[in-house]
Amino acid sequence: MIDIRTALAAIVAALTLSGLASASDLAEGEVRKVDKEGKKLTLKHGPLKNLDMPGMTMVFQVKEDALLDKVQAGDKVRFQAEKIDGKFTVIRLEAAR
Ligand SMILES: [Cu+2]
Repeated sequence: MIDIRTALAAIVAALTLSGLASASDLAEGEVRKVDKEGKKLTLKHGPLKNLDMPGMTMVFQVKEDALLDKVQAGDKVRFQAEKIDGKFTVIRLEAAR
């Protein structure tokens, strides 16, 4: 029998681990082109472990249009991409410090 405290502790541990995992998933990149009409972003990126992809320059879709308002060509960024409906899509994007 699992008591409620054990269950809650397991949930908290799982959330903590997933938070750490997503933070470390951020890849390095540099913005080459922002296409607001096409809702696309061209990034020169380093290796993307989660997508098993080496560094390259390529075009990404963006999950939310607002991500395109945060950056411009030449910006160094940190980002997370996933394959969504068969398309490489940026789901998180932040300026690199
Ligand atoms: Cu790539």
